[in-house]
Amino acid sequence: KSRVFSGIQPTGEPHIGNYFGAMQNYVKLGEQYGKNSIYCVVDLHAPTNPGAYDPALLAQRTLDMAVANMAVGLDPEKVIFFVQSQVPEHTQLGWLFTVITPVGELERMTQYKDKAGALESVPAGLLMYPVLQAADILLYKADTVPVGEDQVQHIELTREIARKFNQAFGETFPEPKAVLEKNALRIPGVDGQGKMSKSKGESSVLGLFEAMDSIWAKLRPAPTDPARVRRTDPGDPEKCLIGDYHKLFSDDQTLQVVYDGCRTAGIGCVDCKKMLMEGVRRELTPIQERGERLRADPDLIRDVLAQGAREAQAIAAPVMEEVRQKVGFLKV
Ligand code: AQP
Repeated sequence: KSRVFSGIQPTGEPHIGNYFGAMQNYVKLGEQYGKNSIYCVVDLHAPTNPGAYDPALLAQRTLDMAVANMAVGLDPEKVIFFVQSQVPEHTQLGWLFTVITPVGELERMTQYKDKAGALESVPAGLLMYPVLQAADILLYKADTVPVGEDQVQHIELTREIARKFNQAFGETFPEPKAVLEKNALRIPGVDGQGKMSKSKGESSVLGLFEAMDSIWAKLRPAPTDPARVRRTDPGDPEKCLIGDYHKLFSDDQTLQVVYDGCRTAGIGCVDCKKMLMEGVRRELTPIQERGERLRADPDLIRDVLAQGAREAQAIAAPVMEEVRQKVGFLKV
């Protein structure tokens, strides 16, 4: 039977890129797959990103990321939801995968090149990130991985690692596929500087829990189609950040109005942004309210995650045992 796995890093406040690109799909697939869908706050990955990692904040950020997923509708009673470092089999399998993964393949990864390029000294863990990610997925023999487009290359590598392991040690792992949300492949940052990303900082992201006035303070000056120099110049909503965001937040009727209005110069950019703001408010307010209620009881979240870790380990331990036998470890 098919199984879903995905992880999200506790590297800071989740943003609407994480939400539309991945978290919404967790909820949707969770309803379909029940306990065969496994979601994880991947805290072991967080320290690979020195700029975004702070030991004093990691535990709180892990809790916050758990709250965020529950606030958007993930139900830990129906799915398996836990924290990666609480299931040690992830690192055990990750280590074994490092020995069958060529360094050259890892050096080709776009995310590695982007992140390493900005660092003076590159930690080996940053290079190994996709190997641990492959272990995260394959430890549960998952074949379906909901992610944003930026992760597709890593899932390809996971398939390759599964293939290599199967060839070397006998058929063990499936070759998983990425599941993408069509409308949210790669949500651009509100600063107009490429993909929205937590590590690019506040100016890039619209936070899932960000106050409405703060969101508006970023949307108001956000770049639009440069063809619209004056209010009377027509524009192309397909070349506009705000046009992209409308696809996420607005209903079909509003979308029609703002897309036609932009093309005919019937609507100005500020009015278009105000209409977007209505959609943002409608979508995010209930999530923010649920988040506030959940945050009030951190012990409950801890209990939920502890139970999730037990459920995850019940699947992971026998897989790891199978792997141990296949690679030839002594059994005592
Ligand atoms: N801009 C985006 N558009 C669509 N999907 C996105 N995702 C991230 N940004 C976008 C998807 O969110 C999931 C969780 O991401 P992550 O936190 O594990 O790592 P990430 O992809 O590295 O996210 P960030 O915000 O860019 O974090 P940093 O800056 O810390 O690396 C993934 O499925 C991702 O595809």
